[in-house]
Amino acid sequence: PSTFEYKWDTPKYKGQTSFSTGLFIGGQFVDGSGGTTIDVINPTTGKLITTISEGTEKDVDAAVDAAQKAFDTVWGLKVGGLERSQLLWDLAQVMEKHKEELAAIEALDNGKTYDWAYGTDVTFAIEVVKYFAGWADKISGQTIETDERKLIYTRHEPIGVVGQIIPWNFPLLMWSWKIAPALATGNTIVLKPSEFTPLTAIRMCGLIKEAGIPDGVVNIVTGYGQTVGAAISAHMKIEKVAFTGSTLVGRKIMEAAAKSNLKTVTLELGGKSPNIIYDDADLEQAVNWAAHGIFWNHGQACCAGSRIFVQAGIYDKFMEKFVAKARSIKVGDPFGPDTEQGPQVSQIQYDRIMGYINSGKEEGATVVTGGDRNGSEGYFINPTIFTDVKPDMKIVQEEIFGPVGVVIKFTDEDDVIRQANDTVYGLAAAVFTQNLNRAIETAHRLQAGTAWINCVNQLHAQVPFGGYKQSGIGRELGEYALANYTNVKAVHINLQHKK
Ligand code: TXE
Repeated sequence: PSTFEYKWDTPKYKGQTSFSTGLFIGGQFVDGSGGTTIDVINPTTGKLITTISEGTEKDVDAAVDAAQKAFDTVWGLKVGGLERSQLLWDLAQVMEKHKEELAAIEALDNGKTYDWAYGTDVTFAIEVVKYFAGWADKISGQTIETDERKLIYTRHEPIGVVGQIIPWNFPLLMWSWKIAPALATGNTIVLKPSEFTPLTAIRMCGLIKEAGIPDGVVNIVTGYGQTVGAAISAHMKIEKVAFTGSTLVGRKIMEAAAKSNLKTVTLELGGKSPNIIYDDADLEQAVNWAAHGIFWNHGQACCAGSRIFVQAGIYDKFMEKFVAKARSIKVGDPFGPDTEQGPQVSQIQYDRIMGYINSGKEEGATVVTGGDRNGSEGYFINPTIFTDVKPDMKIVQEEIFGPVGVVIKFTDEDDVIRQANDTVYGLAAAVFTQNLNRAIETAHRLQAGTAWINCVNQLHAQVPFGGYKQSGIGRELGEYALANYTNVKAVHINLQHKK
């Protein structure tokens, strides 16, 4: 496979990288079996960054075989938890050493600002690896009392080869959410990064080697969803698949799992998260958090607070400040000295978001700010706020996944909770008020896997994250994530029970 070399000389980062752009199977970089490549585009310019190998179904088979071999010989039940823990910890250390380089690759490939890539994506990814390193030697079952003639205990065994398919909005972070708990529990992996943002996952292959994780434990097959992703989800030798992405594809993965070998499925899908701001909220804080809620990562966050409900008494003051805040966001080059928002990830996403903006305008909503392209090259969209929306408008119901928020005025508490829950999604929700009773009551009544009080988009390695309703199945992060990657075996030992 060819080598990708790149040098940065920017206000934010000066440095370079160099790595093979092949698939990573059994610890080796190889070309895809079809001999074809995928163009990786820079969203800041719309121009080519590099090409990478395109994987095929055959490559997935080879990766599964390599993963199975590693599971049987150098991983799985062959190594103790302490050793896996040490290797994960070593991996975190290697990532620390390459932190700036990883952030720069992420900013280049995804378009998020270098500062965010460094401070959030890479920093949090390292925390996740460290957190699960801590779990690796603490995976234990229970002894269960039945009667004195028996000893019964459970073991939490690794599943074996697991498949993982990740999206482009937080490429390295999603890599860590998937890889770390799977390795901690003793599984081996075949992972497909998004075809739009494959570079950090590929770069990590070299770092996995550097950390001393045995060959074949982590295999990366870059490629398209319809081919490589579909092959992973339908594979007869993969007993578990974890996916983050669109609800549409989540359905396909479940269907493929059902039709193949009934592999277990965890899904982290879309959202249309409500953010409820009551009259008695701290105005300044509510504005700042609401802006972070919808404009963070250019709105490309599954938990983005995209429906902002503001109570009538505070509405005018909120809008004045919120609009000013949106207008103040500096959109530009991810490596620029004071950039706060970079481009959307791809032409496809840019077109999709502009399509939603146009549909909002056509359906009669008011664009208070933004609603248009920023600059003339790359995929930049100005932070956009809609008002005068109706509950059945597409921009109110569907996930836009861009810097586009809708603001809805409300008066009654019961009514706003009903509206907030009036969505097929249930990933996250937020409430702003200084009344603790109201805050907790509202948080409990919202149908969402995460409820934030006086904050939004807060995530921690220790805290489970996942969705109600069509936002997904299962929980990632925290102790809850371990269950996704283990089979429970009950062992019955007969002591004195004679037949
Ligand atoms: O996602 P896809 P897309 C939402 C968001 C966005 C929309 C579309 O609303 O606007 O999805 O984005 C792989 N079998 N989210 O089309 O296609 C694909 O290659 C197996 C929310 O880019 O779901 C990539 O690796 N895999 C979300 C991954 O699925 C398939 C993050 C995600 O891409 C496949 C991203 C198939 N048939 C988008 N087809 C979140 N929850 O954070 C595609 N893929």
